[in-house]
Order: sequence, then structure tokens, then C-alpha cells
Amino acid sequence: MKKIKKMNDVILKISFGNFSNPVNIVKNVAIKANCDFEAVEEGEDVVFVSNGEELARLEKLSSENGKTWARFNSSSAHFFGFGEKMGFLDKRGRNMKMMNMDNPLHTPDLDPMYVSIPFFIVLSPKKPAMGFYVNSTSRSFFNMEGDSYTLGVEDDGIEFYAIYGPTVADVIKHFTAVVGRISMPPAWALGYQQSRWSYATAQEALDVSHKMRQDGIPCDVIYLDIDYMKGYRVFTWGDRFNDPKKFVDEMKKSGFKVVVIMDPGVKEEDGYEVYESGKAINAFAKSKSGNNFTGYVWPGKCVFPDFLRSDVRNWWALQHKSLFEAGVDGIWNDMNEPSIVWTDTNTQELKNLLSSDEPMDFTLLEKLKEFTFQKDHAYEITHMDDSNKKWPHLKVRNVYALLEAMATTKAFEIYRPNKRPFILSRAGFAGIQKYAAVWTGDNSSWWEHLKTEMPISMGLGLSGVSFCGTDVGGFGGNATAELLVRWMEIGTFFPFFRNHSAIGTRNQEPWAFGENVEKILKKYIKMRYELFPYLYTLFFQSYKSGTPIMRPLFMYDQSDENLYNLNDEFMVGNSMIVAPVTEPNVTWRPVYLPKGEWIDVRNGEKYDGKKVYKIDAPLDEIPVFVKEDSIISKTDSMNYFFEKEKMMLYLDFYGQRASTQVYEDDGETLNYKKGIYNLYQVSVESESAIYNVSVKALHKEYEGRYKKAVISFMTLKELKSSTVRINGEMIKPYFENGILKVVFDLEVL
Ligand code: MIG
Repeated sequence: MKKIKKMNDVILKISFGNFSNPVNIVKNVAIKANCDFEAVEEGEDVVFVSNGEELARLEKLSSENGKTWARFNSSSAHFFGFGEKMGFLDKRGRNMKMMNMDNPLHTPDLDPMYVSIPFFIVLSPKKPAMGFYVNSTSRSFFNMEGDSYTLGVEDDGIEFYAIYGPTVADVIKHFTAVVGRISMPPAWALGYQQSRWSYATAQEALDVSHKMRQDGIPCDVIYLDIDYMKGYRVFTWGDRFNDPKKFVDEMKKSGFKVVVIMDPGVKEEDGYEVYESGKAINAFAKSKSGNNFTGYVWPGKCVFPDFLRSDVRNWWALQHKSLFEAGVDGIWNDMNEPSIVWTDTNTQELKNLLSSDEPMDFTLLEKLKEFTFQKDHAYEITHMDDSNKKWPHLKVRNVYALLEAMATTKAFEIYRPNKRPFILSRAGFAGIQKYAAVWTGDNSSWWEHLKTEMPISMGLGLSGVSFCGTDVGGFGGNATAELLVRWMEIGTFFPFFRNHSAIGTRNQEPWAFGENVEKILKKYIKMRYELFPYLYTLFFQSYKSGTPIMRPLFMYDQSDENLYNLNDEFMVGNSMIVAPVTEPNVTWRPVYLPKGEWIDVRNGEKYDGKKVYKIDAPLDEIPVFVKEDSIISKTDSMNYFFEKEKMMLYLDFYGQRASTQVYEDDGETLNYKKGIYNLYQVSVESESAIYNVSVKALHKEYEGRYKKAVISFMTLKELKSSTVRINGEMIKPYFENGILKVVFDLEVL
């Protein structure tokens, strides 16, 4: 029997059979909306209707042999979201699975990947958008191949939420009201971040940080990959980092944060503190036999915390003491699908290699390729919840990383109270954004991957994970100078901006390819820092309403079908289009611009929308278009956030009338949750030869770093006759580089 329940004005819950989840993901929330969204039963069918219009039709529900299916008529709809998926934005025609999986070879048809988010948006040009969230942590299936589409779960029942829009942004807003949204990240997490597997000694990491400052390359974070540990034992520091506190302090002196990697696998070794204390509370997941499940990862034979239990999460949180005492600022949760590299059945030779305390070298990786990744073995794990109920790994696997991220968040609460956590996670489930940023795992230094990272990240954003990014420059394989330049140009505009590469591959720090390349990369990293006010305000909006920061163009105009599968352009917010070059030896590209008028920020040239243009893009340039009648907020570049007490706010105004908001807070504490932040509203209107600027503080509780603001009239042709009034008062404009500007005080507001 199916049950239909109205959760609020925009969400309907449909359940059938007996479904069960080991953790509750959803929150029931009241959402008021002026719409008429309902589920109408027509014979066997359930029709999802808004204002009399059919948006989706459920034709069949069936349950058999531990699997439950829901079949829909698909008419001509397009499908977007599904979390982290290879391939293009539009998933019509795809057959996908949700089961968190580590497979470093990202072929175009690889599925599943590290993150599972059983959510998607149904979109047709002339209809309001809606979405479905399948509330199952079990393995699930999404077959969007034919004239019907089928959602399936490995369970004796199914529960799903039908979520109304009418805009795509509304669907995401309503979905994230149920599964959670990002918190404000620390400001430094928006900065440029440098990583490599591995900076294996304290000196090596320090050298990288010094070189950044010497060369004037802005950078906020250096990552430590697995080689900082003693023999890959989690929560230890190896001899090459023998004075971690001193090392981190040294990094801090020049404004760097240190983020360290964390794997869930705990070395099974008598006398090892983490293993012993875990064993004392029976913290580890079990195999069928009832013994601790074991699998081999970097430290050799490992056991795996059963994060399903809250006492295990607390224990895990407490283990972070040694890291936070040394002063690290962020935790990078890797291998948390969880991934097991090989099992007992493999050879002693490999075990010996991994048990050594020496830094890993790439010959080991070559060796690893000889062994089969026996990942399915992992399904024989049994978990237990707080009421001692046993759960098969099948139902826990997808939320393993989410539960781990909850434990890591707890660690921050204990050891860094009132400081914002920064967690970077590889795996995840719906709602992972509440706790962690997500990167797309082990891509390669291939042009194909540069291109595909756009739809993958946009898909994550559409699924609630707005703080996401990729290994800039590519993880596996060797970057070339040209590839690195193009990738850094793109990375500048991604929510998360980190350059990372694998052991044994060519270095790809900004200086790795000589001075000319370094100069270009520096220009873009600086641009990233200049864009801080614009980006940070987008993070605030995402925190408030789940809106992606990096967006597909169809979010701007969902009636324009040309935008539905536009994979190689993206928007940052609602006013900026980025159209990168993603092929070698190419210095121009076709760019489709949506309705309205668009301005190329490089030269001020104006383009009418709904057309394709041939746009030049020499190697050191990435085409960026700003919408006519918009304001882009900026600041001065700096070595790191917030190097200086005071910051300038620049408001680049394009067109005749526009308004924008600018958000600011202290960038590091949780005080913003208590209302200690500023939100400014700036509007400009032209009235014959006069520009009326209105600046208001919608909210002003924070002392503020922006003391003064400069408005630049970027597209003004008639310079001389222009007069500017700010909040009613005449202000004398001045010219700088031929652009009319006015400066005003934010402190008086
Ligand atoms: O499979 O810690 O995705 O970013 O450098 C290797 C070593 C394990 C996988 C992560 C990658 C990281 C690497 N890790």
C-alpha cells in the first residue's frame, strides 16, 4: 500500500512497503509557499500536479526480493543533479547507481563515484521545475534511459519526497531545507590552497610556503598528505614532522593554515594508542564472523571505526587532540567510502612495503596496480547503532563518510570551540554539505578531465553540495604547462580552489613550469582574492537558501533549452558567466550567451544574448562575462585572508541600474550565527545625467573590515556630464584609468 503525505506547501512524501534507514537524514520543516502542489491519484497512477499541470506521473510501485521500484512516465523531461556523476549535466538517457565507491580511474562512464546523493531535478522548458529525493541510504538505482524512468532501492520499501519549485533554485532551496545546507566556511577556505601527495617533511612544506610569499603568490593553505604520519597510523606525527607544533607555528607566521589528511582505517597493532582505546570501547565494525573486520590500507592491516554509534563518533572526535594541539586548522577526510586497497588474500610482499615507515614512493603504486581492488569484500561488514541494532554495510556504506564528518565536526567543537570547522571530504551522502566541503577525488591531468569537472561540480551544486571543487592541475598523470594554466584559470572561479597532485607525477606548484607560466597563474590567483566579497556573499546566500555558488546556465533561464546541456560554461552567482578554453592549442571558442546583454570584462565589449559568438581566449585569458545591469563586488588582492585589518570594497557597476548585496563577518568564529555580521545593499539608478546610489546596511552588527567603498561606473560612455548622488547627497566623482569613480564611507551607515 502506498501512502501519500503532505509535509508542507511544497513537499509531498510517498512511501511504499517497509523501508528502513540506519540514520535519519531528513528534517521535517514547515515551508510556506504560494503554490498549489499536490499528488492526485488517477486509478493506479499518482500524478504530481501544480495548478492543474502534470509535472510527473508515477505509474508503478513494486517490491520483490529485497528490491523496491518506482516507475514514472518521463515524457520529455530532463534530469539534473544526482550528486557526483561523471558525464554531462542532463542525465536523461543515463542509468546510474548510488553506492559510494573509490575508483581512481575516472572514465567517462564510471559509475558510481565517491559521493551518493539520491536527488534529482525534473525540468522541461515550459513547466515549473520539481525534484525527487529518494530517502534511502541503501544502494539505489536511477534508470533514466527510456520513455519511463525508474527509481529503485535495495530495500523492502521505498520512501521518496516530491519537491516543488517552481524555479530550479527553489527546488534546491526546498531540498536543502530538508537535508541541510552549508555553514559559513572560514574565510581562508576560499583562498588558494596548495597540496601534493606528499610534502613529506616539515622542511618541504615550509619551503613551499616560503616560495609562495617570496614570489608574491597569494595562498592560504598547505595540505599534508599521508606521509606526515608515523607509518600511516592516524593521529600520529612521523619523525619527519618531529616537532609539529613548531612546524605549524612557523607556517602561521607567514599566514598559512595547515590541513592534514585523515583516513578511517586504524592500524591493528597492539600498543598503538588509537587502536587500543578503540578496542576498549569495541569501536570497530565487524565482519560476518563477529570479529573486527579487517582490510589493508596504507598502514597495513586496519580496522574501521563503526561511525554509526555515537560513542564511537565521540571517541573518534577525541583522537584529534594531537592534531589540534599542534595547531592544524582543517581535516581532510580521505578513503572514507570506505576504501580498502586490498585484503588478506594478497601477498606478503605488499604488506611489507606498506608497513615501512619510509615515505611511499611511486614504485609502490605501480605494484598496487598488480592487485585487484577487492572492494566488494567490504559489503560483508556489520554495523551496530546506538540501540544495539545490527545493520548491514549495504545500508550504512553511503552514510559512512557523513557519519565520520559528524565525528570530525565534534572534534572541532571540542578542541576549537567557537572556531569554524573546515572539513574536506571525498565521500558523502545527501546533507554532507552541512559538515564538509567535497572535492571530486582522483581525476587525472587530462584535458578531458578539465572539461568534465565542470558538469560534475555543477551536478554537486545542484544536489546541495555548493562548496566543491577539483584537484586543479589533475591528480594522476603529468600536467603540462598549458593544461595547468587552463586549469588554474578555471579553478579561480570554482567554490573550492586547491591544486593537488599524486605521488610520482610531475610537480604542479605555480612555479613548476617556469617564470612565464608562473606570471599567468599569479594573475589568476590574485583575481580569486579580489573576488572575495562577491564569492563570500554567494556562500552566505548558499548558507541561507542552499543555492549553488557555481551554477549551470539553465538556472539563469530555465525556459531556454539551449542551456540544459551546456557543459562547458558556468555561472558564478547570477551575474557572471565563465567560458573557459579546455583544449590544447586553442585560442578562441564559441560562447553561447543567454537572454539579456553581457559584457566581456576584459574589454568592455557588449553582446546580445541568445546568440553564439566566437570569443578570443589566448593562453593567459579566460573569457568572463558580466550581466548588463549588475554589480560585482571586489577587494584588493592580499597574501592571505585576512592579512589586513581594513579592506577596500570595490563595486564594479555595469549598465544603467543594478543592485547587489555584500556580506561580511569575522571569517573565523561562529559569531555570525548570533547575528554578528554585516549585510549591505547597494543599488544604482540612473536618472538623465544623474546616478542615484543608495547604500543601506540591512544588517550591521559586526565591526567590519570594509571601511570605504568605491563604485566604478564600468560602462559609462559620457564621462563628463555625470553626477553621482549617494543616499541623496551629491558626491564629486573622480577619474582613474578613464573610469568614473566615487568613494564613500561605510562606517557612517
Ligand atoms: O589512493 O593520500 O583522493 O587526494 O592524495 C590514494 C593519498 C589515497 C586518495 C586521495 C588523494 C590522496 C591520496 N589518497
